[in-house]
Amino acid sequence: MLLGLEGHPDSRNIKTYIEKSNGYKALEKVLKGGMSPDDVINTVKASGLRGRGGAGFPTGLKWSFVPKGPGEKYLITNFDEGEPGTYKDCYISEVTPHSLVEGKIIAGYAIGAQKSYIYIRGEFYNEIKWCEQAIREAYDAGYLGENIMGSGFTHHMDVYSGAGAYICGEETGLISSLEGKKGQPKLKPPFPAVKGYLGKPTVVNNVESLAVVPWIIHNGPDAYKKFGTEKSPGTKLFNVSGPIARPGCYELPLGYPLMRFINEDCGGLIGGKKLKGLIPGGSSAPILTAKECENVTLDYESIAAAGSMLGSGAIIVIPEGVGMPDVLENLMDFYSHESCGQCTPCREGTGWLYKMSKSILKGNATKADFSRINTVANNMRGKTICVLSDAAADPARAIIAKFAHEFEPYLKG
Ligand code: L3W
Ligand code: SF4
Repeated sequence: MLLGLEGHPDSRNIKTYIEKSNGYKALEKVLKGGMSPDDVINTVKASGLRGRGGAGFPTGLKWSFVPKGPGEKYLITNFDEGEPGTYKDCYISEVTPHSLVEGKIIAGYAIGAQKSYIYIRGEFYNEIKWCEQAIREAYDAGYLGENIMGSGFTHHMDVYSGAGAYICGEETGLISSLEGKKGQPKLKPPFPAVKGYLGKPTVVNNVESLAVVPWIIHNGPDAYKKFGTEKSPGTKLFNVSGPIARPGCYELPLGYPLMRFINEDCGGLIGGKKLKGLIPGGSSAPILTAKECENVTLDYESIAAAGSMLGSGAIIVIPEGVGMPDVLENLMDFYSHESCGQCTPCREGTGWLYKMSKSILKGNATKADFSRINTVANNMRGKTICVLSDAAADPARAIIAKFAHEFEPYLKG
């Protein structure tokens, strides 16, 4: 559905997209085939598509929250892709940027937005270029601009590059940044669907969620639901990193067995290394031990039942030989650096978790210090404006609960 053009030498070109991937056929079906905005929303709802940025919120339902009738509305693609281990949205823009552009025009029509943005991480130099090129080609071909295909629908699109702050991947932080303010999250509600960019109704969708919309419209929701599980339909992109034979970005039907994927499709761990644990959904997802991975399938429900989350689909493989105190310190360094500092439990808590994990590695911590990690993490959870605080606390708690024995040799006394 998403990576059909992978390997094609000129896959980003609009001509290739049109000739080899039914490109812009879905948009034609919508604008010339008489689909109303509600028809589009209902089709996406019926497909069961869930947001691919991490939270898995139903995409069609999110679109339906936008008030109907006249007035400015905006569509923003979240292409900040800052979650450690995640590089699927970059890969979409590398392989098939027109899927994103077409999906955005269709989504814009569904919610009544005449203007949309791709908010993209500033370091993504090539990806910015690829998105801009695709938008230019779409304008030249008449798929963007005034009165598209004579339908009366007008849609304009721009790329806006951020400055590389993880927190601008949180939708309200992203909106603040796009407005030219400091990229700091805001309390929800109000949700952006009601009050977002410039105070107007705004839908923020991840790249992958939008890029699959043309396929759903073209093939229908029933065809989409033939892939995946009942509660997690469709396919999903998974990024695999770590010491494995074939790391990379894979498109799999949801519900695919995790260990079959690692051992067979990805060729297993290199050099006969044994799996110690695995982070299934980007660094914010609590770690699973090798044993816990055994019967997990790659879908929202199965990973949640195992005690973690599908998140953005970034699988980080951790072999025997990598020390969990090092993993903890590495993760906490990241979150303490990326906390935006508005909420005391997050600003102080992430800082403390980092300092404590560093102190453990240096051999300066006692057993009491070690158990204080839990106290600090418990005081950070569910008490802040956005989920960054939880995203630091949950992995910390999981690591010290599941691998306490690895910390003992470092502790004084
Ligand atoms: C209107 C309501 N809208 C919910 C909307 C809301 C948002 C979406 C999900 O993401 C996840 C976290 C990690 N009326 C609504 C409504 N919405 N109720 O639905 O909302 P929410 O609050 O559940 O999640 P979120 O804050 O958007 C946080 C994951 O993201 N994560 C991943 C980060 C990294 C990437 C990346 O690099 N690509 O995404 C990090 O923590 O799983 O659950 O749009 O407005 N009543
Ligand atoms: Fe900022 Fe952390 Fe509060 Fe989120 S939880 S708004 S990152 S201080």
